[in-house]
Amino acid sequence: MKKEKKRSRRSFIRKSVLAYVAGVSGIEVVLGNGAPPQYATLPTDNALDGKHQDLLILSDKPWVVETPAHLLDDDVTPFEKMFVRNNGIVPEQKIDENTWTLTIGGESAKTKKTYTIQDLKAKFEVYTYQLVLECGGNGRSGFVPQGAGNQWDQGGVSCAEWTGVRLKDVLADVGLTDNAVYVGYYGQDLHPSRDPAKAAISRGVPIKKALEDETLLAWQMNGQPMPLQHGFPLRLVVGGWPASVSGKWLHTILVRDKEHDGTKMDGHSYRMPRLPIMPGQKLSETPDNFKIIESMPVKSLITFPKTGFVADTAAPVRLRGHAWAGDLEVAEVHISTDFGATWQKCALNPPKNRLSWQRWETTVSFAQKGYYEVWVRATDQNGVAQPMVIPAWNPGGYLNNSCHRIALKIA
Ligand SMILES: Nc1nc2c(c(=O)[nH]1)N[C@H]1C(S)=C(S)[C@@H](COP(=O)(O)O)O[C@H]1N2
Ligand SMILES: [Mo]
Repeated sequence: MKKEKKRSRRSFIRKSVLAYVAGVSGIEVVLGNGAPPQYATLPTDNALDGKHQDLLILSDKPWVVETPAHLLDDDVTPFEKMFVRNNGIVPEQKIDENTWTLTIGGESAKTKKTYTIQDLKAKFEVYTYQLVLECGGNGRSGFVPQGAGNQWDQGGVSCAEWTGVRLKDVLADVGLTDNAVYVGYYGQDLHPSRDPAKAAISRGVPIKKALEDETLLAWQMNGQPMPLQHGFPLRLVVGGWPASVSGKWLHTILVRDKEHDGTKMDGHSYRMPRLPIMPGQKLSETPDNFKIIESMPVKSLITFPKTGFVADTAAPVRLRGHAWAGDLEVAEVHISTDFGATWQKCALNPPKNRLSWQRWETTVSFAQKGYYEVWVRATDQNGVAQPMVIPAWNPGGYLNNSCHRIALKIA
């Protein structure tokens, strides 16, 4: 771990020098720092098979890769451009989806039931939703001092189409007792230590979120069988909340009579201080001090053009991207070409379904030559907008939803 840190530090310094040189020549300035190191070794657990070569590697133990903003331009994120966030080792034995089972039990389940994927398909109605999955730590690299964990830029987000049955329909078939408050998931991946007694991660959501229409037990992504890296053969998919609640390689769900207490539900994991704290401030990691992150905050990306774009004064520049707001809808998107002094409203599409991201686009004319930054800022249906600078510091480095920026040059 120590060694890894050193390596990325050195790479950071090298990148900063590159950023300076690039700055002089007018390209790749905004994203010039904090770029992750690239690794020479290849995964032994197939974590990156079939992935786009320009994804940025944040960690190799376990594998974590993010998507540069310009590769998130598709309406529906394709497999090869989807970020991967593993907390452990991708299941190594060959998985047979015909014999795979999901067991639902727990203190607050009336019975314990086991389903094959075939059972789920036969017994319950099948739905498809396009859902935003964003890592709770997306944007972490913006915090000073650095939050512990993968140093995400802003590409730990995807919006694929997931097909499966509603968790609420299956929970109704099992039956819930009145004291059901939470569900917790268990997946087949190994803890990095390979200790079978430990879970790599086991998180969950309050029963209210579990019972939403869009919360799926999915076996398909983008109309294809679920890729191994994203949870084959069965995955819990919960849009709008930290993607860590969307359990991959799903084999068990427990209905709990208390907040789920699985791996990474404690300490400051996926939690924010209940009261704002000073950057770097130490705070004992008790539930009195920290609360679990639920809906993700409003956010947006510029997915076209790519930072470093060069245009001329004659043609207006077309800009586009996506915006999303956790459990809420996005109401407005604005862009600024003068560092936030003035803002221009963009065209914004409605979401395809609840919890999907929304396409925005606009055109900007630049009368003068020179170097510009374009900032994008989304506002949710409650009138809450993205901050222009890094928001509240927290020990886990979560929820940095500050405005995305690109650099461009009018030559
Ligand atoms: N079983 C299991 N589920 C998991 C994880 C994991 O490591 N194991 N990682 C979680 C986290 S932290 C994130 S951000 C998302 C990443 O989903 P993706 O790799 O399909 O993009 O999966 C979540 N589900
Ligand atoms: Mo995550």
